[in-house]
Amino acid sequence: MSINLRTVYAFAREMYPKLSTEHIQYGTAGFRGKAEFLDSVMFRMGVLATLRSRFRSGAAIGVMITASHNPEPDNGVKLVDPKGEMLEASWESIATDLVNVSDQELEQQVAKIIKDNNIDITSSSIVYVGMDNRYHSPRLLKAVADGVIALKGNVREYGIVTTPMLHYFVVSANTKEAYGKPTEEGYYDKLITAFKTLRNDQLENGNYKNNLIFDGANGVGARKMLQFIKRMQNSLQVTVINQGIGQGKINEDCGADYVKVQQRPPKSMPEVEPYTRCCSVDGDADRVVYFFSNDKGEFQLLDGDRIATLVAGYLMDLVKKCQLDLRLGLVQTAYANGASTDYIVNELKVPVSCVPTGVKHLHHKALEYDIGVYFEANGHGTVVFSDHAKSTVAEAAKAGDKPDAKIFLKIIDLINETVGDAISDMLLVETILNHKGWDVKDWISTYTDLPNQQLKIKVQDRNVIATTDAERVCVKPEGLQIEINKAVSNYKRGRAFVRPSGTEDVVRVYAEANTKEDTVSLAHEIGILVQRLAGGVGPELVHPNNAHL
Ligand code: NG1
Ligand code: ZN
Repeated sequence: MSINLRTVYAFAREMYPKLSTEHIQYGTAGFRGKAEFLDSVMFRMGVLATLRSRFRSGAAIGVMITASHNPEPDNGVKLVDPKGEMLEASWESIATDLVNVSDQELEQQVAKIIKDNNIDITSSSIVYVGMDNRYHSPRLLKAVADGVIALKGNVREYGIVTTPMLHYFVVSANTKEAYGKPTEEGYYDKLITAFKTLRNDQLENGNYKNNLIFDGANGVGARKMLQFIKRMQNSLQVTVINQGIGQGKINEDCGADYVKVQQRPPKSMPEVEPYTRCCSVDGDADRVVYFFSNDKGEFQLLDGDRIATLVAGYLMDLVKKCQLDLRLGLVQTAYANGASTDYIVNELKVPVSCVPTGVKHLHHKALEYDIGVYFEANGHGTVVFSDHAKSTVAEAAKAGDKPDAKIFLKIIDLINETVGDAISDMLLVETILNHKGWDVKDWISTYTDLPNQQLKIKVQDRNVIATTDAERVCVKPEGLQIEINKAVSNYKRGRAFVRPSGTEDVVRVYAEANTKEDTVSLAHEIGILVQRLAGGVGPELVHPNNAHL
């Protein structure tokens, strides 16, 4: 096979010219922005994924086209490494350089990547591509595919899939042992088989009822949930709202981000009985949160922290019941509610660590344990098991005298370890609630969340803020942290921090305190401090959730 790098330039110039000179960075969630500026980014990511596949000896590399929980006009792209994990950090800067060079410099930049990484450009490669259901995604998918073709690579298009499905396809294609088939059916089959076995024909138990309202955010998750329903028969009775077929924009007034940040149900929520279990996923179905209304009609949220504590508590019980010597740990970010951290430390007695925002940081830390449970408060997370943990559980299950070990083994099967997977996480929560005989009232009574509020502050340059200690301490601009400490010290159970967003051009403020009034007041004080000391523009503090604490 002979490859002429001129082709890359020719394609770029003719079909995918770079329209913007604004510098963009491979961030927490890959590249994201307005869809009309992303064609050249996508083409170049097709090129990069092919190079990465050749660099990794022909292993499948994934490219997911989605802007997750962002509004409909946005799109984005994330790369998936051979084991289903996010792109290795050192290649993030290679990606950033590649998308920022001009069309004229592109050929030379590609040659540089090949040389620097000693890539055999004639070796085999395969790139798996998936997309969400935004109307511009098919156009961007073609751009990725053309990037692969420009380097004479192979591409396999999966069409509309959730982000975690694409991670699953990549890992199952690259894993020799039987993880599952790298097809949509293979994915359904793996999760549904585990779920049904764990149900064991016991559809209801104690306070647990077998029905759920599922808010699909008008995104991919809704479509895939409908496929699950067809295949699950009645193991779980699910009503899907915000299906996004024909009406409703992705993430608009619905979905996990809306429900978590606004602290209210989706706008289109039908009338349901108090305490009906409901969940919301985001546009690409890698996040999930639960919610319900109590008998006073008040909205109650069960977010990522709740899922993390439920899952960690349950797995801890399994470890104890099976008498296994496995280290379990939980990973959170600074956004985790203080009450959840207290509960983990004092009640569950599970070691907990705090890392910077972004699942890659959580995932990385979770790998240090035999069983690492990690969730962001927004509902993005999963559980990772070490090889040692898997073989220990498998042996115990084989021994036959521990029925709980068999359950444990199926639980591992039900979890998509590569990345947060809203549907797999939801099936896990349903399994645990069923086994415990719990309804949402039982679940929420484990601890009481501290009232909390987030604010967004527009500043001239969000990078004037720098943080340390997992983003909990602000080191720049000078003096800001001292002022934050002063403000916080006036509030009972007060806690607050500020950090630049990695996905939006804003500074985020987080505050929590003992009462709603104190929380609002603390958040406001910190917001004003940021405006004053970090170059805020405009008089407005944006309260994403000011109406409902
Ligand atoms: P930024 O914009 O860096 O706060 C947001 C979420 C993250 C993560 C990323 C990627 C919050 C406070 N932040 O990051 O948790 O999900 O988007 O999508 O929810
Ligand atoms: Zn998402």
